[in-house]
Amino acid sequence: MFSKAIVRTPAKSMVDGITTAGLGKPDYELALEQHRNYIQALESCGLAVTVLEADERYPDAQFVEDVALLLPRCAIMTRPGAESRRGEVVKVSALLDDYYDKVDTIQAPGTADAGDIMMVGEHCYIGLSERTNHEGAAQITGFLESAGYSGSMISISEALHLKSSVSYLENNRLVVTGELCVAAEFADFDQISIPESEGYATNCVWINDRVLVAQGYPQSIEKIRATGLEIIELDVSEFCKLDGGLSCLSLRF
Ligand code: CIR
Repeated sequence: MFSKAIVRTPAKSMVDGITTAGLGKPDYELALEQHRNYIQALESCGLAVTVLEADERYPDAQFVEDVALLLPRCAIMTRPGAESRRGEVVKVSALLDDYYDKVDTIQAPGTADAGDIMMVGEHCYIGLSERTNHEGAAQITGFLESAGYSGSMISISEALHLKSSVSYLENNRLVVTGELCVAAEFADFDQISIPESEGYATNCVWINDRVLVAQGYPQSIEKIRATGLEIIELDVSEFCKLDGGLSCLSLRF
């Protein structure tokens, strides 16, 4: 169960965030509204939400998930793969002293975005992607093992991050799309497979037996609803334009 979340208000500069989506620039006011709704949804799941202020220097800082991995027994600050995002860690790191005795940090030449890390029980799957390199993943595995967790690496090539293509909904349930539907690592899960036409909906978020799902993906929503979990649909169209999904918008711990 989670009790807390950290989010970061988008800066006006978000319109210049990194993107490959080809969906045009986000509408800033609409993004702020969607972000407020997202915070409300986290609160409705019982989380106490800390909202970090916007910082115009960082157009992608609302995707706060990427800068840290927060587990019950360890906290790791990442070293984001995109250089323009490296400074985002400072504000989040400062906050973590309130919650953790010790915070580990990935060192160069390691890089990692925590959007590439999916926790399943006491194990973390770490995607090797354009953002997370082998050195970064190896450092994460070391930190995890020191805290009594385990980690394993999985190469991805189709999506930005591992969790763009797979989400864990507890009780062995895995929402999965594309190349990861046939990944040997995930063969023993109860798979909820998402058609590639709705691939964006794969990034959904389990919070205390509710699931945040992106609005506008009817087949996916039906399949996820069939788990019996309560669904909260959220419109995140403006973040989709920057390749960001629902999980990226918060750190939950
Ligand atoms: C980026 O390219 O870094 C941002 N525009 C999107 C990050 C999305 N984060 C995530 O999937 N965890």
